[in-house]
Amino acid sequence: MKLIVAIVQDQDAERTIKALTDAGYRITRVASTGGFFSVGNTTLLAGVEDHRVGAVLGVLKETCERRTRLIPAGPNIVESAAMMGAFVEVEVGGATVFVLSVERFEQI
Ligand code: 2BA
Repeated sequence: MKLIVAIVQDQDAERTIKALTDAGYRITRVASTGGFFSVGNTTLLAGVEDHRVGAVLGVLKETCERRTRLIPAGPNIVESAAMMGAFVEVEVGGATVFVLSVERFEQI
């Protein structure tokens, strides 16, 4: 068994969860915040049989878009936003995915 941890953009969360639950996967949704932008994102947890990992990744590829965001240029985001007014384009997503081996799974 594997535990898939997928960090997705909030805009993609609803349709990703719907697509996965419609396909029969069990999902836990956790509200999370990116360390770099300090804006909300969504972390999805899915425990799946090993042979289903590829199918889950396929759903994520279909439902999670790659987007560009403008962020303040410079080493300190907060200061440079207010003071410099210079922005750079950064690509975010589709999804950041970790696939972990599960040593033991129980529902009690
Ligand atoms: P954030 O940390 O808010 O990062 C948002 C986007 O900023 C990233 O998009 C990436 O394009 C850029 N970025 C992040 N750290 C950077 C850095 N040190 N230098 C330059 N650019 C940087 P994604 O890569 O698509 O990541 C989206 C979100 O996924 C991240 O939000 C974070 O919450 C999570 N994430 C990404 N990689 C991770 C990792 N290795 N471990 C844990 N969480 C991760």
